[in-house]
Amino acid sequence: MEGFIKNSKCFCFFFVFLSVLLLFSSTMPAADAKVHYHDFVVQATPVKRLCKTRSAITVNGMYPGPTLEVNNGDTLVVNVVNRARYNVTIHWHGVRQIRTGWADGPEFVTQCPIRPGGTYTYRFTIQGQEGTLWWHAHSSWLRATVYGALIIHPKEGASYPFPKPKRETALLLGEWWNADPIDVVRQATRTGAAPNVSDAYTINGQPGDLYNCSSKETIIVPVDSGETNLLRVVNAALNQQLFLKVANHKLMVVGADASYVKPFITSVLMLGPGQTTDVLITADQPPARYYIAAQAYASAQGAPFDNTTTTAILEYKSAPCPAKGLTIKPVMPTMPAFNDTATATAFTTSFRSPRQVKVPTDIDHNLFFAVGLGLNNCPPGASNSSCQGPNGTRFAASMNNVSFVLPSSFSLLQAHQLRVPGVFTTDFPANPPVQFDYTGNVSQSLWQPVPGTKLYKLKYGETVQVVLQGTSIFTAENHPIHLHGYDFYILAEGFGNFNPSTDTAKFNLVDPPLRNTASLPVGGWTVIRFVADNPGVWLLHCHLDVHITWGLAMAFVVENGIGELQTLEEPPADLPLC
Ligand SMILES: *[C@@H]1O[C@H](CO)[C@@H](O)[C@H](O)[C@H]1NC(C)=O
Ligand SMILES: *[C@@H]1O[C@H](CO)[C@@H](O)[C@H](O)[C@H]1NC(C)=O
Ligand SMILES: *[C@@H]1O[C@H](CO)[C@@H](O)[C@H](O)[C@H]1NC(C)=O
Ligand SMILES: *[C@@H]1O[C@H](CO)[C@@H](O)[C@H](O)[C@H]1NC(C)=O
Ligand SMILES: *[C@@H]1O[C@H](CO)[C@@H](O)[C@H](O)[C@H]1NC(C)=O
Ligand SMILES: *[C@@H]1O[C@H](CO)[C@@H](O)[C@H](O)[C@H]1NC(C)=O
Ligand SMILES: *[C@@H]1O[C@H](CO)[C@@H](O)[C@H](O)[C@H]1NC(C)=O
Ligand SMILES: *[C@@H]1O[C@H](CO)[C@@H](O)[C@H](O)[C@H]1NC(C)=O
Ligand SMILES: *[C@@H]1O[C@H](CO)[C@@H](O)[C@H](O)[C@H]1NC(C)=O
Ligand SMILES: [Cu+2]
Repeated sequence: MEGFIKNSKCFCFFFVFLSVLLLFSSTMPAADAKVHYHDFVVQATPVKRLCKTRSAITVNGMYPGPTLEVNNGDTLVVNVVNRARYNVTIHWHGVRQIRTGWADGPEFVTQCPIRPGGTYTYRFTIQGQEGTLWWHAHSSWLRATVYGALIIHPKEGASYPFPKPKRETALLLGEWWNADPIDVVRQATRTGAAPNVSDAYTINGQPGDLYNCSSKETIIVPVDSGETNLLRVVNAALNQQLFLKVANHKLMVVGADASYVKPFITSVLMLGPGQTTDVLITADQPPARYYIAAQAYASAQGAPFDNTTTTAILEYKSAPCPAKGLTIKPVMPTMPAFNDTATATAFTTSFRSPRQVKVPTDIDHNLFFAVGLGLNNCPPGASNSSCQGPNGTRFAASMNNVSFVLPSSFSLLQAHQLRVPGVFTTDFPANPPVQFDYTGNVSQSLWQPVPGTKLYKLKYGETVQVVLQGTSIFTAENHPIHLHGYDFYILAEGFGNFNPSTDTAKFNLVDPPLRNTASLPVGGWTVIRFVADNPGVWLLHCHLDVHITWGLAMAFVVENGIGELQTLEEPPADLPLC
């Protein structure tokens, strides 16, 4: 008893000390942390690709948009001015946004859209994240052209946990439509059919040599023989997982989603939309020009996809100049087959944290989310033209049979903060309402999900495990699942139905990777864990925009904890209202 009292006094003292320390650190930023101010003008800009010019929505007339470079610990203040004819919001993909949920960006989740003519200033601080993230529009399909890199260097004076590369190059993989992407998604929403696939993939906005009218602008990445370059690869494509290779060169993976990883060597990367991968590449080959190539990893059987190939060129500066009139083609890598799931899996299962980490073990919420597509029968009285999905249906998607519907009168975060009733409910199911053979031949009686705006409530500091289980409703497919406001540990992944009595043995509780976007295998499962230590409303969704359009999303509402440091900040005065 005496011992207990002593301990508790000691604990009290420690707690006060800690609070003072935290107070001090929150009011007095480290002397070298900087504040970066930017203006983002969202506007229609003529852009010529694939022999045709069309109007594209850009930031500051740039496609891709401006690269933001900061140090870990810095603050960003980005004033967004909407001069386009569409609603827009900007999401800072992967930024933890601790206590600053109002700056996260998904429309109708953490804010109402910035309307044409409107403005909004996003303010947030990068806390404990280093590597490559990116920003993108989070409103309809505007992110097709509204995106850019967010590069986070170590704190001033700190260094990388690997030898400093001679150069650094961001490679943003994107997707280009000859049509306005907003028209493409509107057509799909009207007809219920799958949207048109893209006309090209791009690297830093350029399709590259293998497309018409594109060679002159192909991106060149210069290198000196022997030097090492850090490639910061981002999959900013709208709807497609991509393989990336560099002819004849090995890649050493050192980071992903702004966390370092235990380095490993590979010849091929696979990134789902939303994911980033930092790799070191050493110019150890004969001086020449080598293609950097990306093309689809298309996991769904029989579904149409863009099967073209985008390229940039890794060019040794000492490479012999081609004689006049003579063109020597760069060396092309052999790409994996479009449906090479074995290669995708070998890559995604190679990730480890650099060292042992503290994985949450006492789990407060053990969740199981069945994730996949659905087909809705044509509503009575609807015209055939609105039911052009398979067999006269409309495409849908869901988590635990709830097809997510965004509100329109308040953002979810506002409704939560102001306690506005009727905007959402907190009865998102912890388990599928019906258990079935998720990856088998699913009875068509299970194919129609129910629309809803259902959230799952978490108390501050609770520990969460989610088994993400893919379904084969209509078709099985790989889904890049992204959680806002958090990084999570990926404990394991596998194929078929998750089996709690045998698959828990596969959990990596020692050095699992920390990510913000998990690659849910086609016809398989992934298990993630996180601690709910960031109050707010946080979207969990498939990062294929076609799937989020169909409802493949849900949101967590995380309540405030005790004291200011565990409480969501007040909304900014200029927060757009609906
Ligand atoms: C989609 O593709 C179809 C068939 O090629 C075409 O008729 C239609 O105009 C396209 N839709 C858009 C929005 O470009
Ligand atoms: C390039 O243009 C030619 C001639 O117009 C056409 O036949 C071909 O399909 C085009 N190729 C691509 C990849 O668009
Ligand atoms: C891409 O698909 C088109 C038609 O869907 C086909 O004609 C073409 O051969 C395919 N190209 C490759 C490289 O697979
Ligand atoms: C992959 O595609 C090839 C043809 O392109 C086909 O023969 C093979 O069966 C496919 N594999 C899987 C697993 O779907
Ligand atoms: C609508 O589709 C049904 C079944 O495919 C067909 O019988 C009917 O004629 C169609 N109606 C119109 C107006 O096209
Ligand atoms: C479409 O309907 C046919 C005939 O009813 C059926 O055999 C087929 O499985 C259906 N396909 C889908 C995708 O629902
Ligand atoms: C799936 O089940 C349906 C209905 O039970 C059956 O008609 C169909 O042939 C099955 N498909 C496969 C691939 O086994
Ligand atoms: C989803 O809910 C609908 C409506 O209750 C039901 O018809 C369907 O079978 C359910 N599907 C699943 C996978 O739970
Ligand atoms: C734009 O946002 C407002 C709410 O702020 C909403 O009422 C309107 O429907 C949105 N427009 C479109 C085209 O989504
Ligand atoms: Cu998906």
